[in-house]
Amino acid sequence: MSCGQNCNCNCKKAIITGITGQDGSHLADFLLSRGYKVVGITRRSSTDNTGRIKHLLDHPNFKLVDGDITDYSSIVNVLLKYAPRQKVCEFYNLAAQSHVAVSFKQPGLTWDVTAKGCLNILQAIVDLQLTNNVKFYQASSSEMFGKNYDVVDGKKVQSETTRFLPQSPYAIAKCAAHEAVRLYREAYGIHASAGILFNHEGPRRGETFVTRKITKWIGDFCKHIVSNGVEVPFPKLRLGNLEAFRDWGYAGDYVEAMWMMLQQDIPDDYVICTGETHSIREFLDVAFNRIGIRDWSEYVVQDPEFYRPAEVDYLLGDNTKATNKLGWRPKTSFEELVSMMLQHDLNNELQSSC
Ligand code: NAP
Ligand code: G4F
Repeated sequence: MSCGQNCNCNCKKAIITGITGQDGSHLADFLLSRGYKVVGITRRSSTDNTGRIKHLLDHPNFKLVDGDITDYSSIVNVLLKYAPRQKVCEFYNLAAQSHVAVSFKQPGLTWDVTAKGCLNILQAIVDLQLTNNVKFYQASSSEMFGKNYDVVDGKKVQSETTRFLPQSPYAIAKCAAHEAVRLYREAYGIHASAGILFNHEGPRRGETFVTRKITKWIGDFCKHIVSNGVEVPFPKLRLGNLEAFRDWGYAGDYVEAMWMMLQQDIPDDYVICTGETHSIREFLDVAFNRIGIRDWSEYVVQDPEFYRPAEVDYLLGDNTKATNKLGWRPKTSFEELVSMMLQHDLNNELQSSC
């Protein structure tokens, strides 16, 4: 893909940070299927971190370039080389230290990546005088609502107008980045939008997030039983707080909403969610039920190691604005999401025998 800054071709172009992550990989799939040329920014790693985008590495319209969003000059270099001056390019900032529990242990790093990294990109757009050329998307988060919610028709919900009350260093960093997007939109006229996305999952979800931790454990457990039989003990599934509620959707549905935001004439912020909430216990019920286990209590241990210093107890989004203005709707139900993740983690021939 030789599509540098002076390219005159008619292709649509997107630059994605966080390309090796869950959302980056889905967004790249989506944009390539729509004919975009996609430049993905990866940070240096001593081991291969391209597992989620292996299928794209030889795609003629896909290119990986080195960069780290904590390093301002590397962002400048990518923009200088790949953001065309003659036309508009889309820039999706999906990079983050995205694990809430980790953010309590590494708050400074989380700030540098998740807050300052976003500021670096916005400032580079201004410094390079690309404010009219770049449409910017920021991956904001429902974690920003923290403990807060509004009561609408007797129901506790979070929407674009709900006040933020962050409960972790991660959420504080996301709030800072979110405010930076608003400020740079108003001060410099950048077409900058933030998607306030509620939890979204799928087979590409990192294995330390609770949904994938559960489906991965079930997959490993079933393989163990098939290979060793029930007599040989298997380590239990160690989890933290099971009482929290999350509004869980499918990542593949959510990346479409990111793209839709950048196709609007006027930049804005949107809540993206399913409008349904379930506890971790309910996730366990559905997942274990799929392998014929009704009472999972003997397989799961609640371990203080996985509790957080502060918790977000309840998230339930209101996606009215996104459905009305973007025409976006979630396509995957909670049950379908759990099944899809289990299907991936149990390989097909095991499903019948477990
Ligand atoms: P993820 O799987 O954890 O991916 C994070 C990505 O950021 C990875 O590609 C990672 O690279 C990259 N990254 C980390 N530090 C970086 C740095 N200093 N410079 C450049 N890249 C860096 O996260 P995700 O689930 O795809 O989420 C995407 C974005 O949406 C994140 O900003 C997250 O905070 C936000 N978000 C996610 C959800 C959700 O439920 N998934 C909900 C709301 C908001 P490596 O592969 O090298 O680690
Ligand atoms: O899967 P989680 O780690 O996701 P969390 O904290 O909601 O954050 C995710 O969603 C956010 C959007 O709201 C994103 F911004 C963020 O980047 C990330 O993608 O935890 C979900 C719930 C929590 O209440 C947690 O305490 O599950 C609980 N939980 C219980 N046991 C556990 C575990 N979480 C993890 N990761 N591991 C456990 O063993």
